[in-house]
Amino acid sequence: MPDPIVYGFPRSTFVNIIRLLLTYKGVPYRFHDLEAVMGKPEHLALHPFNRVPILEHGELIVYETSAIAAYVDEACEGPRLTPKDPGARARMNQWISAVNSYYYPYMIYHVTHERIVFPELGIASDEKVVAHALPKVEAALAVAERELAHGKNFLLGDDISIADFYLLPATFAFSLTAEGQSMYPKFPAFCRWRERMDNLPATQKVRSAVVRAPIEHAREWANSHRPKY
Ligand SMILES: N[C@@H](CCC(=O)N[C@@H](CS)C(=O)NCC(=O)O)C(=O)O
Repeated sequence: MPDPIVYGFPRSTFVNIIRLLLTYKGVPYRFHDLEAVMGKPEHLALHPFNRVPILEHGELIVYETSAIAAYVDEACEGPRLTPKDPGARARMNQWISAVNSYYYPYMIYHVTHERIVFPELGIASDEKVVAHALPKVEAALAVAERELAHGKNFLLGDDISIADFYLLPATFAFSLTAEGQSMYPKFPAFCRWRERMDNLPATQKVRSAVVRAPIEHAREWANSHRPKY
């Protein structure tokens, strides 16, 4: 079987979940940068909903991060990141869904895009979008704080799982905003978890491989993705 190929653009939160999982498991893979063809036929042939990541592994081409993550964990060598116990697995899947619904949209679409991605492209921030998102981000961080309190090392307890890698990229991008920097110290157990995750060799390897150039195709997001308040 050839090495898997991860398709995406370098700074994508969801792409980096998959790169982290593969790297942590020690699976060699190739990254294929789609930035120049995002939304064009070459990209849409891989992902009909115009998103990333996409994984190619031999004959298999699969999109949607949770499906890719489960496949990588099941089909590839390396430490298992899915608990065997059904209850723990339910909690891991709860985290995956929570990141998709309650963390990523506000931390990334609303705050990080307005504070970092758009200004890098010369597009002014929409303060209403940021103001609407911040209480939602704070509420989500309070949930993570409660889960991680009482000396828990990882979201499910003693063992690292896909849940931790799901939460990491969105919380990293938010940490680059002034709002993230002022909010994070209110959540000490969450900060200890971030430090633990940041110190993993896999995290450092993926971060140093990600080129942080402006996301050119994001100009369109100001029309297509921006909430209206
Ligand atoms: N439901 C998708 C969401 C993926 C997603 O939203 N990816 C973002 C990047 S982090 C994307 O493709 N954005 C491209 C665009 O909207 O142009 C998944 O779980 O994979």
